[in-house]
Amino acid sequence: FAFDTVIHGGTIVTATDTYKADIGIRDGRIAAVAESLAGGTKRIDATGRLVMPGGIEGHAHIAQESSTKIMTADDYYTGSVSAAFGGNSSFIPFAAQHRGQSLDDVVAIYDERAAPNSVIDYSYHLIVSDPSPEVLEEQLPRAFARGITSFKVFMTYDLLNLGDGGMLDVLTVAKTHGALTMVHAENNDMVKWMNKRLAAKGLTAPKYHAISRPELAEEEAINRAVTLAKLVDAPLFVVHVSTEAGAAIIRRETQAGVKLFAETCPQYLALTREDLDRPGMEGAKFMCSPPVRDAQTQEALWRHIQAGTFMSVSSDHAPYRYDETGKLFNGADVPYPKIANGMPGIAMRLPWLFSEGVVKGRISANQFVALTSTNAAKVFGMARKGSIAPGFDADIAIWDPNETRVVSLDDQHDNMDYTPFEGLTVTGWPRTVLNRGELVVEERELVATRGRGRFVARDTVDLTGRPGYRAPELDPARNFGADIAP
Ligand code: DUC
Ligand code: ZN
Ligand code: ZN
Ligand code: ZN
Repeated sequence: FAFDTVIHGGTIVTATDTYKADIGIRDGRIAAVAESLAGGTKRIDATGRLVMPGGIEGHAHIAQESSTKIMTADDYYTGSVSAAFGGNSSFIPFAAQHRGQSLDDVVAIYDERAAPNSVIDYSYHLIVSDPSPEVLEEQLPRAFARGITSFKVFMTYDLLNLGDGGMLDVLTVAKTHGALTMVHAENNDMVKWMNKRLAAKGLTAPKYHAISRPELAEEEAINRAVTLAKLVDAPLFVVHVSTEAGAAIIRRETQAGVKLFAETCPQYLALTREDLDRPGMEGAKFMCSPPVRDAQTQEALWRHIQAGTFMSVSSDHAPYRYDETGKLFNGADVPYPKIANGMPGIAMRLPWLFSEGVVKGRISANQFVALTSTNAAKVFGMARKGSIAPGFDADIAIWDPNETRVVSLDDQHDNMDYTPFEGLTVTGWPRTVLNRGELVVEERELVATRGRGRFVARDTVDLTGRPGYRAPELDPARNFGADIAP
C-alpha cells in the first residue's frame, strides 16, 4: 500500500466515534484508517491532536453584492483563506440573483469569481429573488442539473422577498427535483412598520436595528414558511434562527415528520443587543439580520443545539468593513436602515463553537463534528465529504484542543477591519487543514495556491427520517376530485 500522505498518532473524531488511529491518503481520498500505518510520501505527526472532518460552511456571503449594491469585503480568495484558517475544507456561499437577471448569468458570474480564486472546494446556494416562469420552468432545473441543489428565498426586504405565492412556486419546483429551499424568515411588513414608528420618533442609531426586527417577526415568518412547505410537502431549511420561539416551531414540526432543517449561528449565542449600544456608529459592527437578541435567548438556543433541533451551526459570514466600502457606504452618520446587515465570522465558527461547546461541556466533540461538517454534507448533498472513512475525500482538520488564545483580527485572515469576536478567549484551534489530501493550511501557515479549490456538484437532500406531511386536499390518496399535487 503506497500512500501519498499518512496522518499518524492523532485522535480521530467523527460524528459518531472517537478513537486513536492513523489515516492513509491516496489520490485525494482516504484510503485506509488503521491503528498504525507505515509509509506515506509525507507523514504528518498528529500526536496530541484531534483529527476531524474539515468544516463545511453552509452559510457565507462571498463576492456578493447586496440588493442595494454593496459588495462584501471578501472575495473567493480572502473568503476561502479565512474559512480554511477556521478549519473549513469546503464552503457553500450564495450566488445571488438580482431581479431581472437570468440564473444562468448569475451562475456564470459566480463561477468567474470563485474558480480562479478559491483555495478550498465550493458550491453555491442560489438566491432566487425573481421567480418568473422562465426561472421556474427552465433556469432553476438547469441550475439543479449542474449540481446546484439548494435555493434561498427571502420573506423580508422589498427587493428580495417573494410573497407567499412565489415561495410556493419555488418550493414546488425544488420538490419536483429533490432540491432544498432555504428561507430567511422575517415578516417584512412588521419590520417596515417598526422602522416607520422608530423613524417618527427620531430613533435611528444602530441599537434600534435590534428593536426594529422583533422576535415575533421571526416567529410569525417561520411559522408561515413551515406552513407553506407543509401545503406542498416540500423540504425546507430555515437559516439563521435567532429566537427560542422559532426554534420551538422547528422542533415541533420536525418531530411531526415535516421535511424540515434549521441552523443557528455563533453570533446569536455569543452576542446580545447590548453590543449594538455603543457610542456613535460603532454599534453598526454588530448589526445583522435577524438581529442578535439577549442572554435568555442564548441559553434557549444552546438547549436546542443540545437537543438536536439544529442540524448545523453556520457562520452567516457577511463581511462589510467598518468604512465607506461597507457599513458606512451610505454615509458616516446614517439611520440604521441604510447600514448593511451582516458581520464576519467564517474563521471563528469552529474555534468559537469548540471552545464554548466542547471545552465548556455543553456538547460532545462528536456533536461538534455533526454540527460543523457531517450534517451539512448530508443535507446539502456532498456525499464524499463530512466524515473520516475509506472512500471519503481527504478533507481533514487537525486541531490542537488545548491551545488558548485571545481572539484578534490577525487570526481571521479575511479582508475585514474588525471582528465581532475580538477579545474573547478561545481554547482549541485548527492548525492544519487538508482538502482532497492537499495541504491548504499547515501549522497555521497558508500553503495552498489560489484557485486550487474545485466546484462540487451536489446531490439531492437526504430526507431520511422525515416522512413529510400531506395536505388532505393535495393528497392523491384522499381523491377529493382534482389531482393538482406537485
Ligand atoms: N441575511 C443573511 O443571511 N445574511 C446577512 C443579512 C441577511 O439578511
Ligand atoms: Zn503512526
Ligand atoms: Zn438571511
Ligand atoms: Zn446570510
